[in-house]
This record gives sequence, structure tokens and C-alpha cells, in this order.
Amino acid sequence: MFINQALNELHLKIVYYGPGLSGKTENLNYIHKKIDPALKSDLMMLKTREDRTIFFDFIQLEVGRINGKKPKFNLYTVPGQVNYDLTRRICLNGVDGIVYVADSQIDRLKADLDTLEDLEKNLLAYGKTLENFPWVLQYNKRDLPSAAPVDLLNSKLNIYNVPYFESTAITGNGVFSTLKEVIKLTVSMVHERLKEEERAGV
Ligand SMILES: Nc1nc2c(ncn2[C@@H]2O[C@H](COP(=O)(O)OP(=O)(O)OP(=O)(O)O)[C@@H](O)[C@H]2O)c(=O)[nH]1
Ligand SMILES: [Mg+2]
Repeated sequence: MFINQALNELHLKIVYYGPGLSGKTENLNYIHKKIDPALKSDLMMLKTREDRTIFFDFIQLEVGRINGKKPKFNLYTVPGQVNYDLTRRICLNGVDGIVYVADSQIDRLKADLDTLEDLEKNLLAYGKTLENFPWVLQYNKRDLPSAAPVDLLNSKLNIYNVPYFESTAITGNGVFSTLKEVIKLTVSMVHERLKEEERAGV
């Protein structure tokens, strides 16, 4: 979280995390396509020729007000490829909310599990834990015949009982319900933090 007092703006950072090719960038593509141009920045992408994210994707959205401040949501994706671990950790710096984009295909379950473990480890480097953090799960690629049953994915990945969504990012199905929920959870956590800081006279 970052507060720009001069502009009365509150900046909140939401990171789309998950294994390679699970559909993180596709989520941002769809959000960018659908949001009113007056309420968003350009979509910035740093990618290889094969469309793999190499650093991050970024888009900024404006939504409502919190405590009289204008919140700006900064949405990032991380690169999912295994050897980009350090980049993923750096992308988590200052994170306020997370969407974990899992690939529903049964043969990607191990990658989904490994990357979730990697997320826990990287969050811990910032003193945060998944047990006590605003995050949601998104089971993407529901359109594919090889998609595992949601109950199975949930029993393996949803260890902290967080809200979960089925999605097909290429058609946009489930993309905004996921985004709305993570914004809701993030805003309520930030509300609490601001109230505590006000009480403590920070
Ligand atoms: N069938 C299907 N394909 C999808 C879906 N979401 C994404 N894809 C495709 O999967 C491929 C990878 O999607 P990306 O959004 O680039 O994946 P990513 O998670 O950003 O991958 P990295 O940047 O390498 O971590 C692309 O060809 C997408 O079009 C989906 O819901 N269904
Ligand atoms: Mg990507």
C-alpha cells in the first residue's frame, strides 16, 4: 500500500501469481479490453517473442473511494516459468492482495502445487503468510476437456479455504468475479489497517 497525500490517492497492489502458462496474462488482457478507458492505464507487458512474461505485466485501475481517498489498483502478473523465481519474489514486494491462477488441466496439478509452495515461501520473505492474507484462487482453463474436477483441485490447493472461482480467461468467463472478490478482500484488509493506524495516531 502506498498513500500519495498530495493527490489524495491510495495505491493498492494486486498480483496474479501461478505456474507458467496458467493464464495470468490472459486475465489482464481481458480486464484491459473491458474496462472503461477513462478508468485505466495502458497495459504494459514485458514478454518474450513467444508471449511468455519475463518480468511482469501491469495495468492500473481506478475504483470507488476508501476513507475519502481515491484507490488505484495496480494489477501485476508474475512470470510463471520455474527459473524466474527471483523475479516472482521481487514482484511480491508491497503486495496487498493475490489472485492465484491455477491451471485446471490434470497434468498441471503438480505445477499448481509447486508454485503455491513457492508463493508461500516468497511471501514469507516479506513476513506475510497465506493463512492471514487477502487472496483468492482461480481455476482457469475450465473449457479444456482435460480440466480436473473442481472438487479435486479445491481439496489439493484450497488449504486455507479462500474464495475460489472457475474461469476461462480466453473468453473472460470468471475474470471479473475473481477480480471483484480480491478487490473486496484487499479493501477490507486495508480499511482495518487504516483504522488501526488512525487509532494509534500514526
Ligand atoms: N483454452 C484455454 N487457453 C487459455 C486460457 N487462459 C489462457 N489460455 C492460453 O494459455 C496460454 C498461456 O496464457 P498466458 O496468459 O500467457 O499464461 P501466463 O500465466 O501469463 O504464462 P507466463 O507468462 O509464462 O507465466 C495462451 O496461449 C493463452 O491464450 C483458458 O482459459 N482456456
Ligand atoms: Mg504471463
